[in-house]
Amino acid sequence: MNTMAAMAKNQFHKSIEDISDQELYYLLLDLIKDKSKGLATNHSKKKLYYVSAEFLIGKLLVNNLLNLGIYDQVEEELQAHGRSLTEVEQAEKEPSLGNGGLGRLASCFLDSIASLGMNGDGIGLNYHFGLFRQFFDNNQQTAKPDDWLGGRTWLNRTETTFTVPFKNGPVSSTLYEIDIIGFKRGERNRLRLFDLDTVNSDLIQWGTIQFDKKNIPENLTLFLYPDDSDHAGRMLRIYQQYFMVSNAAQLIIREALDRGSNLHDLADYAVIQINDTHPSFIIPELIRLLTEDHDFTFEEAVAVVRQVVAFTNHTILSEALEKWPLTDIEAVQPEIANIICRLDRMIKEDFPDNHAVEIIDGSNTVHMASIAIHFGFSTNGVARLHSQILVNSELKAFADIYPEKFSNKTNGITFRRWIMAANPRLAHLIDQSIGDQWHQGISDLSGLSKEKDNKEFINQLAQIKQANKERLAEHLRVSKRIEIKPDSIIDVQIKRIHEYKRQQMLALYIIYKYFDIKNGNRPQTPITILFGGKAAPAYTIAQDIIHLILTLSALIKEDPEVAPYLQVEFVSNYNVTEAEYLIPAADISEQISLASKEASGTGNMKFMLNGALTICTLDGANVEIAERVGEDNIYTFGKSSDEIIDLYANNAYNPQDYYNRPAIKPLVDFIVSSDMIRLGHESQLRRLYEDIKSKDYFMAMIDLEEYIALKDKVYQDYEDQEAWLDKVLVNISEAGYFSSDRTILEYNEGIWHLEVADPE
Ligand code: 26Q
Repeated sequence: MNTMAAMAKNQFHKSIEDISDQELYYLLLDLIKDKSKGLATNHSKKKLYYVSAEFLIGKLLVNNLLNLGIYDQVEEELQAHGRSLTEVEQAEKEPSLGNGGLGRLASCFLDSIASLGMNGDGIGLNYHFGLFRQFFDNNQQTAKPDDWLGGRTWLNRTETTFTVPFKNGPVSSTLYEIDIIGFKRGERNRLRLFDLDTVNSDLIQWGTIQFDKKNIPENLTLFLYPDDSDHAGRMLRIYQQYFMVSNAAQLIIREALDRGSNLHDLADYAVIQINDTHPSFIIPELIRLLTEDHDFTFEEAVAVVRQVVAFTNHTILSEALEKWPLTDIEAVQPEIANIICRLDRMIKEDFPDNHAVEIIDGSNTVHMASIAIHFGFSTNGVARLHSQILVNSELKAFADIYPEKFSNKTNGITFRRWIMAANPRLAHLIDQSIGDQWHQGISDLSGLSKEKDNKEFINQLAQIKQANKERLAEHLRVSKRIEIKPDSIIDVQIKRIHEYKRQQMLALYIIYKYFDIKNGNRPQTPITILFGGKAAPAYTIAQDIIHLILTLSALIKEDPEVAPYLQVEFVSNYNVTEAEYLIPAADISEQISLASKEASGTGNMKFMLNGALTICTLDGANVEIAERVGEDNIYTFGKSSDEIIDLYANNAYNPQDYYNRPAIKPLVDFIVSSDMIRLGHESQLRRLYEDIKSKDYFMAMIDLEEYIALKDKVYQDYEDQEAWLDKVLVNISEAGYFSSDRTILEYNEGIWHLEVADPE
């Protein structure tokens, strides 16, 4: 490692003691990139391509050091010079090339694929600006561009370029790559991100996320999910998707040919997993390339595609099921539109009058999921309940035709990032108890249950939680100017802001608790409720929910009767880095979506692994968490998904019935009380109030009374620390199932059939 001192001298003419954190970060970046270049790449015949519009990568420095197996060595070396990785890490900007769960899942999967020694790359877009940076101003969210490319990054520019034929003329692409280092196996895969050299950030109206949406060569990869509230924005998304998949398909074909495929046998060389429907134009694009450039007949091309594409569904919210007007697709790429029409005719011939499975509907709108299900060989959901709902209701018409295509692959999270990097103290404690087998592969943590009566172990568990709370408090103080009490109960809801996730229900609980404390019922241990999450700028109700929470937070702060016992904070700009501080410090994990709406959730798994107890509805993967830990070790409440699905089917939820209940009305009315209006914006508070009272489409009130009663019990239970820590231990011991290594092994077993290298 003497090289580090030499590199410092060489690059910065200074010693390690004297260079800045930024310089030290650049030095480590070079060092790791260099080491990574020397790693082997996987050459097995069949290769997976995980195509995704999002990769929510997070910082890579610590993860790469861990996976290279040189973290301790580098940290020691730095310490010898009075430096530390914790500080250096601050200089890294996180690539936020994703919105939420789906993008973070893709990144966990890449880590697991590489760490299991499978041949598989990610393919996506190199957005110049990731998900917007969130600020709060006047109790409102404001969005600013996230310039993650300023400075040096993990990207490597390659010589690879393709031509993408848009109707308005061809553009040429450039491929960038980020190495994905497998955990301690001397191998790497890659995340391949396509871009254009002509993108121009001067198009952005200074300081905003607005830009000229029509100048495609200059804006194509400028932003992740550009605002699609107008037609130009929606067109741009189609341009982005086609650009992504055309490059992906050309790359996949080229690599298969290089490895000896004649393309008729493409399925022996490639399997393409598409992350939701956003990459589903890859189906017509492969058909186009095979027929135009490789002498395939249409039927031959369809047959090949049907063997190589597999689809994962991540949502059952009907508004998130992607559909595009055929005319818009035509305007971007007429040949693709033509192929889609031809595929549509095939389906209409095979399944006459089955409108539920048609690709193009009566209004000439293309249903992306239909393309993916008919012309892929596999469709999977992301948690058992979600997959059941797909088969039994949302996608029933398809499952009836192709029962063999449908399966479940319950999501997982990479333990390398979500405990080894984010909570090293806990990782070490686990190592001391059960060894380090769990770092990779089937992560069995169940051996920890032997520590149940080990006072010393349990005590250390408690101390680690306390240390993580202090670390969070320090982080919030320095980076967000928020002061929290490190010895309070830390209760956390962090995720995208969406009505179905019901942040507004937790807000109504806070109003209840505010009244309760004013009535003299003071909590024994102070409570800190932390929110984090971004709202789509065009999603009005989500903006209003943020406003409600920020206003409540301000109101409680200025009330001396309540503030000593209850604190509410909205942590701005929630991202992977913030999650790494928040999750290890949490006592309580809020997973309170309206049953049937959250496909899986993956935050729920991260909290469990880090020793928080879950309060949840029986939705998504919560069901499987509850099943594993047993009812004594989790707090479940609320209507079942079957009941909710019935209510929607019969249009039988009437918000007034709930609003008029004596326990609920005062809470909802408080949103527009004079106290709130004094601190907030009346029109906005009123808009949310009216919505909850008269629409409440995601039924925030239906489970509210049960939620209130249960939350008070959770806080009460916390006071018996011995019993609480028993439950914490059960949660950690049962978390092994939720390793993304397990998930990836299941994808491989059931869908991909790649060669798996022997474990190291
Ligand atoms: C919709 C229409 C047009 C264009 C884009 C979209 C769009 C974009 C993003 C639809 C959905 C998304 C993101 C979905 C997502 O993040 N889903 C989450 O996926 C996680 C991983 O499987 C699950 O754990 C979460 O439950 C699910 O919400």
